[in-house]
Amino acid sequence: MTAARSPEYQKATAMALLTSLHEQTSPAGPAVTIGDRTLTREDLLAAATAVADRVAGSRSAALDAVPDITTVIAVTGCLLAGVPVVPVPPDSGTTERRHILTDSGAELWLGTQHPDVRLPTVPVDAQARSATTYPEPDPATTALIIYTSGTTGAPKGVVLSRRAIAAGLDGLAEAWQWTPEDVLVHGLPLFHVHGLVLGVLGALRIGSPLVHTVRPNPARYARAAGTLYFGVPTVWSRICADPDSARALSGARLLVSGSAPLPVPVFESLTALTGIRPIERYGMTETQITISTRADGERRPGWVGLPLAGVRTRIRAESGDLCPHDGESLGRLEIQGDILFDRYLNNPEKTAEVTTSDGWFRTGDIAAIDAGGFHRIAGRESVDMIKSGGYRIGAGEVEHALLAHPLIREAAVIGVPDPDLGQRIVAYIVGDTSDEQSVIDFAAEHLSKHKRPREVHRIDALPRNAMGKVQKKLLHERHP
Ligand code: MCA
Ligand code: AMP
Repeated sequence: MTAARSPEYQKATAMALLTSLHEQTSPAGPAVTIGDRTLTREDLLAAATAVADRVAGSRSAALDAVPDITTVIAVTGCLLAGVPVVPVPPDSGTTERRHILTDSGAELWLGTQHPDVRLPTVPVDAQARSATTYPEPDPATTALIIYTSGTTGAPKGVVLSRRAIAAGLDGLAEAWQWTPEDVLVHGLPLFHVHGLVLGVLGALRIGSPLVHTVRPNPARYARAAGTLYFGVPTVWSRICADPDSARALSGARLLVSGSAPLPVPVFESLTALTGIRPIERYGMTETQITISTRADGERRPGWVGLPLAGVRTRIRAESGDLCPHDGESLGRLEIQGDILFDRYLNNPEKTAEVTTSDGWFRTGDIAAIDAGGFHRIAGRESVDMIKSGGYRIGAGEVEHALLAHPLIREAAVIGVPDPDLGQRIVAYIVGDTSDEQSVIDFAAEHLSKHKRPREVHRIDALPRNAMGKVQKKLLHERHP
């Protein structure tokens, strides 16, 4: 999907992907702390190299992306050896895990033996040390295959190259003036771009120590004493609901929100409590972060800022014409740049669907751009793409899981506004069960827990149009 190489790309790929580990300018300095375990730069490199020795030459390796130091060691080890990593959500249910492992073709499982995984398991030992040196892999090599939901069907594997990741992180470093002097703090999951690429690989490329709080809990953020904090809007809203923890962040340099729209009242409350206007940035698994407000620029509530270096954006009307940059006209947002993914794994049709004839990526988001180039994300084109707690959840995947329930004949899933999660998943079912909790638990068992419906309503029939298509608009209207 990548087009002509920009100067930013040339610069980004001239260095090793995990620059700070290779340079080892302060080998005894902390590289990563997760919970109560810290690894210095030299220990992380040596432990990760021991993993590299075990995985080198494999097609790809999957791992249980638990928020633990061993996940960082395993990911780093694979990247040193040039082996693509497939992070698996630790709470993924049977159906989801099986799909990810089969579709990705992973040859190895890293970490602790898992009862549902039949791949050879490579244990990851934080005490292991190796001094083997590996040449920096070709920048075109796949770094990560991250599974993410579409509107329909099972999650798709997003193939991200090393060069795309390097370019994306360098764009962020420039926009946020992110340097080794920063201490990065977050507690986000390690199986998405936000927590893993920005939150771990970013720290290892730039050389700022990472403090991962295991869960993104307000009190833990407050105790971590960082300079740069990452969170999804749900995290920031929970922090605002705990004013003592919020005030403890007032010494930070930047508070960054992304993965879902930051409600304006949360922006304002965070500013009032901390004295810091949050940075908002926008991205997708397929594009990484493409647009952000800047450390040295305007931070406007409800707006996500300017394209990062090396990123181009455009908004197009239904007709295909470009929309004016007047801050009001809404169009379909398309992106081009070095940060784009290569393809959906094993899925050329879906890759083609999201690619324009001139090589731009169709985000599926609706946006406006003002005369100064500032972007506002107005929403998604499809109601079937739900964002809950910053997680992207396809209605079709949840509906499919519900239909496997022996007492459910039909299911339709919608996202309704929720003050904590942004959107909450609501399922309407037709069938012979009215036990809401058992339906919720059934979904949680087959999919990741965050994909479970929070509410289930049994109805006699789903509203359908003459073609038999479920009319979700009517479900939204009837939702209490
Ligand atoms: C309750 N629980 C259940 C059930 N009921 N578990 C199973 N079955 C049930 N029926 C449990 C949960 O397991 C959990 O338990 C507890 O209830 C609370 O869960 P929940 O309400 O779902 O949420 P939460 O744990 O409070 O999490 C909110 C959160 C989370 C922390 C904001 O949503 C989160 O981490 N979001 C981040 C998403 C993210 O990083 N997205 C990035 C993708 P227990 O506590 O015991 O586990 S976007 C991206 O990468 C792009 C590029 C971008 O732009 O950034
Ligand atoms: P994911 O691939 O999980 O990152 O989901 C990407 C989607 O999250 C985007 O297509 C947007 O709909 C949404 N998103 C991410 N960041 C923002 C933001 N700052 N404001 C509004 N929506 C966002």
